[in-house]
Amino acid sequence: GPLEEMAIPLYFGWFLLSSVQVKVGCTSMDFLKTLDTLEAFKKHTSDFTGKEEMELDLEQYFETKGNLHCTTKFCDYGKAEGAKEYAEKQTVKDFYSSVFELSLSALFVTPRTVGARVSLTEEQLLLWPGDAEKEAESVVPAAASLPLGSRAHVTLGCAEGVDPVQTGLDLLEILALQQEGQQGELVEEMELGSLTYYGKGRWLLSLREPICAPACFSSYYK
Ligand code: ACK
Repeated sequence: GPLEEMAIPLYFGWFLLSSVQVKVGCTSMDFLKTLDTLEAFKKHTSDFTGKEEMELDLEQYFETKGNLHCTTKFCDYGKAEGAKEYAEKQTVKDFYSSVFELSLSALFVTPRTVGARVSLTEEQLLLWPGDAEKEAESVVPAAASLPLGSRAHVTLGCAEGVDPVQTGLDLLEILALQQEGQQGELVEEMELGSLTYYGKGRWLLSLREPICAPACFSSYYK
């Protein structure tokens, strides 16, 4: 009945504890601040602005997000496919409100989004929907052949008018390029890690030391 449907949230996910939200937010800001000063980045600002060699302030370009989280299942209050099945899974019930340690292994920037890649453990993958990557197939054709959990991310910011669902799609696109054997162009060894350019404004920073982010598995209702 309708009451039962109301119990299904907008989405399930891991919600970063507030102490680490600050740390991740600062790391992201530092990265954006450094990235837009690099000569290699300046060469490609037209990917972002449509104009050659224009100054670009990435911190202003992106609207940063609060409530940092890694979505497991977008349920849309029960309207999304598989939402009810997910909400009723025993593992979802068992782990609800447990704290996990997420590993943020890379940061990425595109003209649409900035995000952190989350590398899930075997245990964390128990909460990952089996079709999360396949669902993106219409946008990123190679997505279905990527390993389970490839889409796992934390959205850190979106360009004006961009929906946060785009962040996971941008990540899948970069991982699909890697899987096809595109090495990208190693641009620079930064303090945080190595920076690679994949064309069309897609930048990936593999963190030298992944950020360990304690996060509570829970759900969000607006
Ligand atoms: O940044 P995100 O992972 O991208 O967190 C938000 C959250 O749900 C609330 O909007 C994500 N989201 C929105 N629509 C979808 C979708 N169709 N599939 C997967 N995740 C989605 C969004």
